[in-house]
Amino acid sequence: MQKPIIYSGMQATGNLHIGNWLGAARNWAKLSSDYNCLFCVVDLHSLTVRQDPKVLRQSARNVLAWYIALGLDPAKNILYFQSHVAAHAELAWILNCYSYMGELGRMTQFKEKSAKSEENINAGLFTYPVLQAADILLYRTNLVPVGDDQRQHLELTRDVAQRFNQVYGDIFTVPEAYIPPVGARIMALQNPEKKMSKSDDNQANCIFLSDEPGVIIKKFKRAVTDSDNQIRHAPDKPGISNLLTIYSCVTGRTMDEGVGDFSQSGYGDFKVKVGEAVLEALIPYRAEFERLITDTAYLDGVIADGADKAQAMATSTLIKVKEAVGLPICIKEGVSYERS
Ligand code: ATP
Ligand code: LTN
Repeated sequence: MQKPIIYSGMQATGNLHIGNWLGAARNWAKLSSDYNCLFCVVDLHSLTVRQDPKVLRQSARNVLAWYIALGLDPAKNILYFQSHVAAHAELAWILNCYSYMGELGRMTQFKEKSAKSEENINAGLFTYPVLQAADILLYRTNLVPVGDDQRQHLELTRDVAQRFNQVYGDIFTVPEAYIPPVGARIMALQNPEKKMSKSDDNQANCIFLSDEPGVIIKKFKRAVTDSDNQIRHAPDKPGISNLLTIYSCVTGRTMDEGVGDFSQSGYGDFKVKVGEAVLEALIPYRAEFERLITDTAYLDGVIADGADKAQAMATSTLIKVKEAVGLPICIKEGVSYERS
């Protein structure tokens, strides 16, 4: 029997941080043996924010290398760049015609990102979730493991798929989101009311996977706490709760065990210990990343192979969609556009 399909992706908008790891990539690796998986670097999505070309190209490659370093074996999973498979942009155009201005305007990410960059509220930012829907639907995805901030985009993907299927029959698989019970929303260290984010202007908010050990400890030491000196997980203690969540994710200790581990500690000691636990968990992944990023030939091979495999899967869905909506049928080299 064919395994069900997992699809997920990350933007190449900067260096990966522990939120990307604990909320997303860690679960990809855990789930991957029971699924056929595609993990994409969504470089087209990254263009919705102005990027330096050289930096973007390197960031995209870094993200792919991190995928491998964090445990996603390219021999078992398809790892690739979104821009290498033209079907994403083509399907996105078609789905744009089945998505409503009203629903796109309600997306929290659009509202937040347009408030943040008033000088560049481009159309790509608005139709961002349609391209995301195209990514997912092209591969007949069953499950999409993501962090909590992507919940709304997944709902929209489901709505668009169902709307399309109602008109044209069973073309798309309607995917489910997988949002982990712990770690789905790692908060900014200096402002635990908002999520940790790659593109945050304040670097102290964010623990990047490639931060130097001393920097990691320093950022944890400076993390915002509160004034009552009690280490517990509670809604009125967002800073402490965030640190406990991070500790629980990287050590595998439950929240209660984590609280117990620090029953004799003050905040200063607690914050350093959380930082040390993160560092320890990251050591093998960081070493693997350092090795991979210098192995140009190997990475180039993974990238080319991933593009070929993804392309083959995407093309067959795109053909079905084009046929369904009534675009003219074409016979090209080796590709029959005839109805099967
Ligand atoms: P940007 O700041 O450019 O929007 P980002 O840091 O939000 O980037 P994405 O590339 O948008 O990162 O997200 C990649 C994956 O990581 C998604 O599944 C997303 O839900 C998850 N993720 C992002 N931030 C967090 C976080 N703070 N906690 C948990 N998961 C997160
Ligand atoms: N919008 C997502 C990135 C993304 C994605 C996807 C995630 C683009 N396409 C498809 C899962 C499946 C984000 O994390 N900001």
